[in-house]
Amino acid sequence: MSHTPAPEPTGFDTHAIQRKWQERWEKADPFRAGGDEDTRPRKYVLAMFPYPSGDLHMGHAENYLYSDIVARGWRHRGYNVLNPIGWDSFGLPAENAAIKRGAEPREWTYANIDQQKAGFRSYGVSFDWSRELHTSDPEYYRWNQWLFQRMHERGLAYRKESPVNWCVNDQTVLANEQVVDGHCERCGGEVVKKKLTQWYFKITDYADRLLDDLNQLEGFWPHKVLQMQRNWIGRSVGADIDFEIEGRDEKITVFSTRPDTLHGATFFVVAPDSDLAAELVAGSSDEVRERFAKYLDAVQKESDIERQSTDRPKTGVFLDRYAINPVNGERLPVWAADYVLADYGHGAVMAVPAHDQRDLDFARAFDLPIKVVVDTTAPITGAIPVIELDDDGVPIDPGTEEDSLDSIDPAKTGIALTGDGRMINSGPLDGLSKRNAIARAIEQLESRGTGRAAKTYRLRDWLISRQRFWGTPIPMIHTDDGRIVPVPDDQLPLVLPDAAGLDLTPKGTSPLGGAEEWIRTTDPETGAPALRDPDTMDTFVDSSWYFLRFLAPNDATQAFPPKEADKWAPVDAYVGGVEHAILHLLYARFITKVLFDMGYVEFTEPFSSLINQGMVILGGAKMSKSKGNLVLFKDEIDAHGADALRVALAFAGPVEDDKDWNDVSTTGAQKFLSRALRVAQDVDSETSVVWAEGDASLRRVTHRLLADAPALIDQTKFNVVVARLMDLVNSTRKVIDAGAGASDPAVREAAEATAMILDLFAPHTAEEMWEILGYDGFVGLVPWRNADPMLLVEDSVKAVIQIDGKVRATLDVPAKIDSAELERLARADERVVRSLGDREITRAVVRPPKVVSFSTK
Ligand code: ANZ
Repeated sequence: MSHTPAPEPTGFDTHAIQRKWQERWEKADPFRAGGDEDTRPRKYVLAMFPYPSGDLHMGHAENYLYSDIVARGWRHRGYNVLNPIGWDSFGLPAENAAIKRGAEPREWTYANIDQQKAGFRSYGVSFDWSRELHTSDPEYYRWNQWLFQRMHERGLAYRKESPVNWCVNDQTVLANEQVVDGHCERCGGEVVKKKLTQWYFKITDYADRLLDDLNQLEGFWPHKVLQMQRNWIGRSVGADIDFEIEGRDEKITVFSTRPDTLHGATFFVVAPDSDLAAELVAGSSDEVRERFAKYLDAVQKESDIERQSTDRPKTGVFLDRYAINPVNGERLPVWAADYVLADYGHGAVMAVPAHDQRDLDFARAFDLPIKVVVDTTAPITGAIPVIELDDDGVPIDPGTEEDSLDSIDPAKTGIALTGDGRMINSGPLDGLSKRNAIARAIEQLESRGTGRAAKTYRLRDWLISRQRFWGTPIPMIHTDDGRIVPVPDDQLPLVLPDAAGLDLTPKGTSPLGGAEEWIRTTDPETGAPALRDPDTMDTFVDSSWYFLRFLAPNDATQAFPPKEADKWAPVDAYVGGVEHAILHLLYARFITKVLFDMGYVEFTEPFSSLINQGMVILGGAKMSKSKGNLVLFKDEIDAHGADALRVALAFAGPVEDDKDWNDVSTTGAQKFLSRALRVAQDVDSETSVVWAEGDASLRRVTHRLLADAPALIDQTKFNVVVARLMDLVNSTRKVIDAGAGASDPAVREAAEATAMILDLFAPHTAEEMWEILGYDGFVGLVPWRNADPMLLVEDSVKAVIQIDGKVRATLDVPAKIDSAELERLARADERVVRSLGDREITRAVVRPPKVVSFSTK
C-alpha cells in the first residue's frame, strides 16, 4: 500500500531523531544483560516470543511495548535486566506458504524473521540482541530432541493408539485444545476422529501439581487465567464403583462424584464410541446391533462439545444388557448414549436421574424410572442457616410451600435435585447429609471390595506428534524387529532434510517418510537397517522451555546451564496475550516441573508474574486481513514515528483492556512529544544546577511523579504514568512562560525527570531531550533520582476552631484530613484546652478540613 507521510506539524524531524538513536543503539548495544561481573540484582522480563508471520502488527506493537516499559523501568531502578528476543519459527504457516507458493519453508521463515527484526529495531525496543534464537535452528531444536529422550527415559514420552482429532484440510493431528467448535483452530477446516498411533507426553502424571501450584500464583497471575487453568485440568473427586454385568465375567467400573446416590441408580450408560459398547452389543440381536451401528455412525460426527450440550434432545440405544447395582442387587438396563464420553472417567456411568440433570433428561425421554434418594428440603444440622432479611430488615420465614418433597419431584418438574439434604430410600445411609453420605458410601464400597475413592481429571495427555515437515524430527528409530529405540544423544541433532524434492502436501502421513535417504538409518544396537520416525513435534514443545535457552542460547553442550537458571529464572514478568492462557502456559509449567524433578532447575513455576494485554481492535471488531480492517504497524511508524505509536498505545487504557484504534491518538501523542522536546530546548541553565531550588509547586509535581512511578509501573498502570508525564510537561511549560522561568533550576529538574521517565514510553525522544539538556551517554541507562520527601508532604490548609461561636485557634492541617482526625487535633490543641477551662463540650460540629465548632454548657 502506498502512503504519503503526514506533514510534520511539530517542527521536529521525528524520523531523523529515530534514525539517529537507532543507529547509536545498534552500535553501542547498551541493553545487553550484565554478566557475572555485574553485581546489581537481576530481573528477567520476557514477552511471549513471536511467530515469524511477516510484518509486525498492532498486537506485537502492544505486547513488546509493555515488556519494554517494564524492562526500561527496572533498568532505571538499578536492576541488571534481561529482556531477550527470539522466534517461535517452526510451524504450519511456513509449510502452507511453501505448498502454495513453492517457497522453501526455511527461506520463507528466515525472510520473515529479518522483516520482523527490522520492525522491532524501528520500534526502539530495548532487547538484548546478543541472545537471539530461532526454534527452527538445529542448535535450538537438538535440545527439544534431548528433552524428548529424557522424557522417554522416564516413561513421560510414550506411544499409543487412540482416536485423535484429525484436520481434514491440513491433514494433520490436532490437540484437543486446537479444536474449536469442531473445527481446526488454524485453518477452520472440519475436524474428524481418526485412530492413529501417536507420541504423547504424560502431562496427566502432573495433574495434581499443575493444579495445586496455581495457588502460589494467586495475586501474581490474572485470576481469570488461573481459573481457566483450573477448569482445563478439571479435577473431580469421588469414587470408582464396580458393577457386575449379566453374562460378562469382568466387572465394569464407573466414576461418580456422587457415590451417596447409588441407591438411586436406575439405569446404566456407556459411551457409544467406547470399546466397551462394541463388546456389549456384540452378543445382542441383529436388530439391536443394527440400531447401535447406525447410532454410532451419527455420534462419530459430533464434537465433544455438542455431545455435552444440555439443550439438545437426549438420544441413545438400549443394548439389551443389564448391570447389577452393587448395593441392592437391582437390575439396571444398559444403554449407549452420546452424552457419556469415551475418554472421560471410564467411559460409563451409573445414571441417577433424580439427582443428575443429564440422566434426568434421558430418563424422561425414554421413560426410565426416577428414584429420589436425597431429600433436599430436609434441614442439615450443623449447617449455619442463612437468614434472609426483607427490605425492612425483618427475617423472612424460610418455611414456604416448597417445603414438601412432592412439590419438587424431579419426575414432574424436570429439574434434578442436586443440592444438599438428607438421604432417604438408601438403607444404611438414611438420615445422613450429602457430605457424610459420600464418605460413608465410599467406606462401605471399600470394605466390600466393590469400589474405592478416586479422582478424575479433564486433562488428557499431550499429543505431541505431527505428520508435517516443518518441525523438530522425533529422535526415535523403528528397528526391523519391531523395537522402537532412541537416536543416541551423541547423534543429535537429528537435522531435518532439505525440503527441496519433498512432497509437502498433506496426505495423512509425514512428508519425512518420503525423504528416501533421510528416513533410512541403522539400528544403533545391531547395525541392522532401520527407519527413522517420520513425525515431527508439536511446536508447543519448542515454546515450553525457550525462556531457559535465552540464558545461554549459544551453549553447544547443554540445553541451558543450571547455574544461569539459578541466577535469572524464573521469569519475573511474562507478557503476552490471553489466547495463551491455557495451552502454552500449561505446557511450560509442566516441562518446568519435569526439569525440576530431573534436578536441572530449582524452581517449580516458570513465570513469577504474568501480564495479559488486551487486544487492539478497530470499531469494536477484531482486526483481520480478510475483513480488510487492519491498521498497519509500518504505516503508523512511517506517519507518526515509533514514539508516538508507543505513547498512544500506552496511554490508550489499562493494559488488560482491549483498545479500540478509534480511541488511540497518535497525532495527540506526537504533539505531546514535541512539547516535551521544546521544554528541553528552552531550559536555560547548566547541567551543574542543583536539584534543590526553584519553583516549589513545579518541584512538587516532579517529585511526586518520581515517587509514584515505580509503584505505578509495578501495577502496570502505564497509562497513568503517561498522563502524569503530560501534566509535568504542561506544568514546566507554564513556569518557562512566566517571565525568566527558563533559567529556574526547577525547570531543568522537571525536564531531566521527564526525559528519564519518558524513556519508558518514547525512548528516541527521551534520548534526544537528554542530549539537548547537555548530557552524553544514554538516558536509558541513567538511574532514576530519589524523590525529596519534603516535597511529598500533602498541601495543608488552615482549619478554624470555634468555641461557642468564637474563633479560639487555627491549625495547619493536611487538605485531606478526615473528620475524626480533625476533631482529635482540635480537642488536643493547647489554646482550645486553655479557653475551655473546666467547661464540658456538649456538641461538636466538624467540617473537614476547615471548621470545627464546639458548643459547651
Ligand atoms: C452418578 C451421579 C449422580 C453423578 C449424581 C453425578 C450426579 P464431573 O463433576 O464433571 O467430573 N460421568 C462420569 N463419567 C462420565 C463420562 N465418561 N461421560 C459423561 N459423564 C460422566 O462429573 C462426574 C459425573 O459425571 C459422574 O458422577 C458421572 O455421573 C458423570 F447425582 O455419577 B455421576
